[in-house]
Amino acid sequence: MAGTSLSPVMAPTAQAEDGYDLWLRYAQADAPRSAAISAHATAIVAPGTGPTLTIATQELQRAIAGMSGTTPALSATFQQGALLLATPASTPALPVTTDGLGSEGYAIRSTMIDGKAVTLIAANSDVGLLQGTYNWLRLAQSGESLDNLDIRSAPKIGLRLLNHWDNLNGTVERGYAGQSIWDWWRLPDWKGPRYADYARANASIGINGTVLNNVNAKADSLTASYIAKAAALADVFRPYGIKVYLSVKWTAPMELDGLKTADPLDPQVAAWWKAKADEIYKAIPDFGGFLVKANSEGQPGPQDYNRTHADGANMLAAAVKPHNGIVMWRAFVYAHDNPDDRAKQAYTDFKPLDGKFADNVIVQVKNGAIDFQPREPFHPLFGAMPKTPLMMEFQITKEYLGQSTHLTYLGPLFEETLDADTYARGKGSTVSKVIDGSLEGHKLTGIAGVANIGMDRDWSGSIFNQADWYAFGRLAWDTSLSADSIAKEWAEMTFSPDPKLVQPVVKMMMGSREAAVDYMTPLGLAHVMDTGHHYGPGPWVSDLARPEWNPVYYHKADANGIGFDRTKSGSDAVGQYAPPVAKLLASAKTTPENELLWFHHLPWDYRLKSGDTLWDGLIHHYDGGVRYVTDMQTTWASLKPYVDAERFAETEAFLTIQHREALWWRDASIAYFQSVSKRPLPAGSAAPAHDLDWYKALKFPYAPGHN
Ligand code: GCW
Repeated sequence: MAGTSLSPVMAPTAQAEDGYDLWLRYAQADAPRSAAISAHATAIVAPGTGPTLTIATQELQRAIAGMSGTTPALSATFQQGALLLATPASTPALPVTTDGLGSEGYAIRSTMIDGKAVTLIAANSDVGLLQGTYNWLRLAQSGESLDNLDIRSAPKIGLRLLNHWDNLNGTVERGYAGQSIWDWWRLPDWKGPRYADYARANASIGINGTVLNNVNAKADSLTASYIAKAAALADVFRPYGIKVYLSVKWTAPMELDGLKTADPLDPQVAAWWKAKADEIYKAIPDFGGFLVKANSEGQPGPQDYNRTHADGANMLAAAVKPHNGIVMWRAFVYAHDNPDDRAKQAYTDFKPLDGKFADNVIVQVKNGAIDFQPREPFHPLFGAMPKTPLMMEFQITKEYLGQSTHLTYLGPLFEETLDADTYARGKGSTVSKVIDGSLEGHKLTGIAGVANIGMDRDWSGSIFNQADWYAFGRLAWDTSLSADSIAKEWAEMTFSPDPKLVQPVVKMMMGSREAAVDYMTPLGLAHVMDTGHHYGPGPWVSDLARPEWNPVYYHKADANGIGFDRTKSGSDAVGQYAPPVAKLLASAKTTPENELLWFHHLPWDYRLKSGDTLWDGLIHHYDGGVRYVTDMQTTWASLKPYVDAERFAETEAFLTIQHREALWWRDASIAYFQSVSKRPLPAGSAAPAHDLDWYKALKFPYAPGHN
């Protein structure tokens, strides 16, 4: 393909576009862009040949060759148009300061050195240079100007991690992209090429750590043999600036070495964890630390011994402290014997522990108080624990948002939560400021995304799901980016910078999550998915052992109305928010309508802002969600000339599935709610295709992702 001036979308592809290359495709650019890239990369000057720099320079050579057809040479001397990678150590008189860039940030500047115009990428470390390299390549790929660059970028959040819910047997809990990419069985001897490709993709979006195993952990991952396997992965990831972490099972000391207890205050238990930490650090000197799910959904934990989450976290923290390790303690807890509103339980458990955690503990909080629903209000713990570092947990894998096939771009969901105002210290106390530490002056900061990665060739189960991984990384690096700008650069890199393709793609992506909210859980409804696999609707389910396992618990629909009263007259979950937020949420009239039924139980005749009754409005939202999917199908069909055949066909087929399932969601939900409300459908809304029993009879025993 080299040297052709065909437009990139029309150029024949050398290999099948199966999505393996993600956003790092480096396809042949059109003539002007190709020329610009060549002119700004006539040679590469790098300060050494260490493993990280080698990754950076090889990435540049591969990318520039792919986009422009010419491979720049590595050179020791500057020449006009060179790309220069430099640190203060390599080049003492750098024309740009690296102060404030930390150990991962970088500056990119178009400048003159020795009378030659060059592009300088400067950083304090090789990892920073790698990050700068990826930024420059992002500009080159997305067709941005490479002239007059003056960029400085450093992450505000320290830990930017993926959480893999990958099991040792190769399955992935809530995974919809095939088996786990960790070949535990053949590790550590066989380190397949996919591991480096994984690290490269993550490094390209600024992710700097990965928790390898499921939070529903097996003790086995702490045995010597599994530590060696994790160490092999850590060796692959290290030059990319990525650290390895492990989820641990609370009762590991009992299961692996026969201790009589896992009581965190028992000296033998503490000694066991200390020895285990020492053993891990011997194999993995830069091991990141532990992630813990305790006393949640049947997992053991310190509360089994009448100790608190802080007692448990601090004991583990002491074990990793001598090695600079950290403990990420999850706040996703709700107890089988607690009758209180499930949405309140994490706050109730953790808020009193504020200030009681060791300084190398960070509490990991899901974006919302229930469980990764299509829409949730921000978790009330954000802003409520000023003395404790809190990290965000998002779910990139789409357990509740259409799993692998629905096109539901998560950028807007991430952005909505990060921008939410907790009012913890007055207006402007956004969730972003809580997790980047700036609100309360915390140094330990983090954000995690539950990975959507598996063995599928395209990594994420669909081309468009790759955008969710991409958006997570980009926002973790810089929470001030917009979902819209991220979608744009992703589309430019993943397909081509042609605006005729990019504009419609970004438009359909940007509304797609709201469409899923509309056809699944409009107006603040939540958790009406069918049991276990969470695939498809099950708002009628009411026969499970625990009340909070049943969708009817969440929507509380009856002949009079629908919604969960979380105001003072109900569970008072509203009282867990800062007073200005609580005040707004106390009344249906001042509650954002997209969270209405999360906080209020309202009569079917309640008037929405549109003038619709609640009943009619609900139906209109279902209709609107389905219509959006139809529109995406039309848009996508019109893009056929701009997309390669493989990726076009996959997306077309997946949109067909999505349309069928959006309709199923709409029809099943309406059939059920109508059986309760006994109201006629508003004019223009079609009756469900089948009766309620038909929807209830659908069973999916082999739906993926469910253990
Ligand atoms: O989202 C729910 C999932 C469980 C998951 C749990 C958790 C790993 O349905 O599969 O378990 O949350 O976050 O711990």
